[in-house]
Amino acid sequence: MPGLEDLRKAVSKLLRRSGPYESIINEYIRDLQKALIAADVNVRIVFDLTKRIREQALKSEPPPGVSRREWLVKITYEELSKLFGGDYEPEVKPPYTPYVIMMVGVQGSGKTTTVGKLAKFYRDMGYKVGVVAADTYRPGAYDQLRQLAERAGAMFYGEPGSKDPIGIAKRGVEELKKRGAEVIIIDTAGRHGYGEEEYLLKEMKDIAAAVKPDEVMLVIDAAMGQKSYDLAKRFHEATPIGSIVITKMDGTAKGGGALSAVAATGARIKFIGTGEDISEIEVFRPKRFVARLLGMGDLESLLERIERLESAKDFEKTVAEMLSGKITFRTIYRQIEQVRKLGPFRKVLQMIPGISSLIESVDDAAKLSEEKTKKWITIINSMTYEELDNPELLEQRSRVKRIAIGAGVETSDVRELYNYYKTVKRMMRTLKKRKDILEKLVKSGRLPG
Ligand SMILES: Nc1nc2c(ncn2[C@@H]2O[C@H](COP(=O)(O)OP(=O)(O)O)[C@@H](O)[C@H]2O)c(=O)[nH]1
Ligand SMILES: [Mg+2]
Repeated sequence: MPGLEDLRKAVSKLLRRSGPYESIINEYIRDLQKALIAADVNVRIVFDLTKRIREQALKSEPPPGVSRREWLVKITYEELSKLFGGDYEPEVKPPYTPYVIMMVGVQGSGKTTTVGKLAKFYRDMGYKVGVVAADTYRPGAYDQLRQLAERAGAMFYGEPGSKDPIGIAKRGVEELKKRGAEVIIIDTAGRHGYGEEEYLLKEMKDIAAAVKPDEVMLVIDAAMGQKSYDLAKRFHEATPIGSIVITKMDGTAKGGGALSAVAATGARIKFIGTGEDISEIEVFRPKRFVARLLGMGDLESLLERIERLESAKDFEKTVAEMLSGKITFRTIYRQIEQVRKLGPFRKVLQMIPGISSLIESVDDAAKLSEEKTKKWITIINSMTYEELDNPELLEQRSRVKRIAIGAGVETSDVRELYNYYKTVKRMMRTLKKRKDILEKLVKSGRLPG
């Protein structure tokens, strides 16, 4: 995407740079600022954002095995994701059917094209789709949509020559419902030019009041850049059932401005249009979008590596706790969750310095399948605080039975978990003994440290 492409360049330049860390950061921040401002992101937002990136880069330490420059990329990824909407994952599956979507937006923003794209999108998902041509102003609108519907494999409703958009919309929805459409999309006319939000929103309200759509979708041309803030804000306030599509992300350098401005209003961007073809639409997921902007492949493996290293650090803490203190179901819970992320317990233990040399002859405490860990987590969630802190209470059959019923599993499952606890405990005791002996030997000088 033009404009935002420079972000990737800034990152790859960063990774090739050498010299003092501070000057590397400074140059990198300047590149980021240039790229974002060129993409029409609001200048103040850009400065706030880069200030936060710089502070974190100077303040926080990467986990061992990750370079400071890589760490800087990860911070950038997190911050840019926030700029474009954060963890938000749009729900595109209709919550029920038939489901009626009404398209609104100024003339030329890409409404009709988007209706065609969405019709195909939902067809590909397996829905029966119908579209309604309720733009009675623009000559040719009827034919344009009819052709798109045909290409998408969607049903079509229109009344050529009619001047009654509200009537068409109402009759169209009714008719298409009768014909079995599960997703119905209404194309509307919109208004000329920007700065007519007032009229646009009023018209939208009139049609919406008559048709009662399940969702109203506002189409915004990416070329509107940061100016889309006002429109998105008003729309967001006026339309609780609203979502937003940003079109023509492929054709302008201002896409970054449009996305960030809309995200700043709290409105939800559901789709982006990335070309003229009927298939060129994608669900907008901020994190994935940013990952791709920054150079997906590399970034993904970097993020995975960082996550692994960070969970390994957590795991080290858990093991240290297990070696020095009491093992309860709370520790087991944490350990199960971590092992789930990191792999077999024994293998992970081998990653921990100081433990790896002790581990050779220790049994692998049960191989945990995904299914089993899920079950065990449910079981642990059905325990009382008392049981969590004192696992030996599970010697009592009545407790095992009660927990099994609460978790919806067999008593044998609960006993299996209890046995796992005992195995881990035994294993930790053996490890601790060996560790103590080793440390004594080292202290007495009989072994090198
Ligand atoms: N490059 C590009 N062009 C688009 C996109 N979406 C729509 N267009 C073009 O924008 C123009 C106006 O689109 P149209 O759907 O007729 O807008 P409407 O007046 O809001 O219905 C047409 O030439 C479309 O091909 C997009 O995502 N990328
Ligand atoms: Mg149109």
